[in-house]
Amino acid sequence: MRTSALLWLAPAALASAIPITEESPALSFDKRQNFSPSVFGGKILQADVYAGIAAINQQIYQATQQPAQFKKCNPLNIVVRKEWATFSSSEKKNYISAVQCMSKLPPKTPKSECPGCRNRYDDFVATHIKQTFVIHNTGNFLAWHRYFTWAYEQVLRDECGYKGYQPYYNWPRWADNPMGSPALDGSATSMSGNGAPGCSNQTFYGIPTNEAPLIKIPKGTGGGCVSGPFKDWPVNLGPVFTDSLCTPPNPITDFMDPNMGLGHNPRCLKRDISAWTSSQWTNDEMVVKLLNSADIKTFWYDMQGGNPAFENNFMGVHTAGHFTVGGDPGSDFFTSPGDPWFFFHHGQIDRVWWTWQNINPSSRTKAIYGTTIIADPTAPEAKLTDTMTLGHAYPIDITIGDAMSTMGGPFCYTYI
Ligand SMILES: [Cu+2]
Repeated sequence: MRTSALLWLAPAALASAIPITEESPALSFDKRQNFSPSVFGGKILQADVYAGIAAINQQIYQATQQPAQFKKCNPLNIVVRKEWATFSSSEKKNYISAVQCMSKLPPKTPKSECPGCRNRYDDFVATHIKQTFVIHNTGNFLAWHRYFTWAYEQVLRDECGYKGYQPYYNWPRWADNPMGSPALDGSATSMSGNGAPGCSNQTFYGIPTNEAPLIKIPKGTGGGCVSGPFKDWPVNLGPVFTDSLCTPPNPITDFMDPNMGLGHNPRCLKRDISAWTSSQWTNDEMVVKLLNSADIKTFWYDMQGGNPAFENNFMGVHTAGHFTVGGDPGSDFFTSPGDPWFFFHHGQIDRVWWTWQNINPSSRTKAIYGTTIIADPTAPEAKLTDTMTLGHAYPIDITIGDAMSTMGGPFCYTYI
């Protein structure tokens, strides 16, 4: 009964959680420019009901159990991350301009640490490439990507004048038709859509690899360069571990070289959008199953393809979200942040983790599972006191513990 009562309270409570500040007037529902609930087609997703409950639970938990922190971060000053479909046209254009601004600012990573870095956006791609083995299938996976996405949001705001917050892409909303979503429809207010027909020598993308596939994603109708707002987007780094057969190799391929994958390899942004992938593994049923995970170990495995990964025709939302766009660098385990789509997908990864945590915040906010090195169960367990660094992308180090709550550490945000 408590749950259903909270559910009915959710809209009112969420509305009061939306701050009305001079800095971000668009966050107020009553001042929205062109928002209509009809953008969602009237479909209510079970996973979104869980998220609504989580939003309420988190505020109650923080207010009653974390009073010192609640003084610093509460409904009066918390910022709200929204789905791209709920952005007004001008909000979308402002976001797109800010992302493009990052590709025009100089890099902060020295040439000696990234010979191929040409712009500020590349700093983020280089950081992800350098740390791939210690931030995936590890205990810091969720916390590190939460911090990475937040840092990107800060740089959009601090260095490119963006006034809003990082959007997310609600996979199950568009699982049957990702190219019909406002984020991927290829319009002037999208993140560009599918690639042009191309890469015709490729018949499938193999999960986990082309050489030893457990799941074969059939090639879609794209594979070539995108048009639309990101038609001139520079992809400079990688590939390292791509499923695309149509990408020239990086000048630095030696895994013993600390700059492996970081040589200059300029090319266009390519995609091969796959409804075949999104419809099977990012639908509402799959997300709800993930959210019903009883403990962090179950959640962690389910999100990343099960245990063992990708057996029994199961991809998991993390890999399936990446292969919803696929292509180059989207299909590359190391270089995937080179497609600005990455942060829409990881916004949603973070939202689903936040939902799971706040279904039961007292026992789940600090729940952690996994070791410190990819695919190495003998490596030390990750600890809340472990430090996370973002290299030259963002100058401040935090601990995993700092990143466990979206209302703790450096963070103060929620999702709607
Ligand atoms: Cu990653």
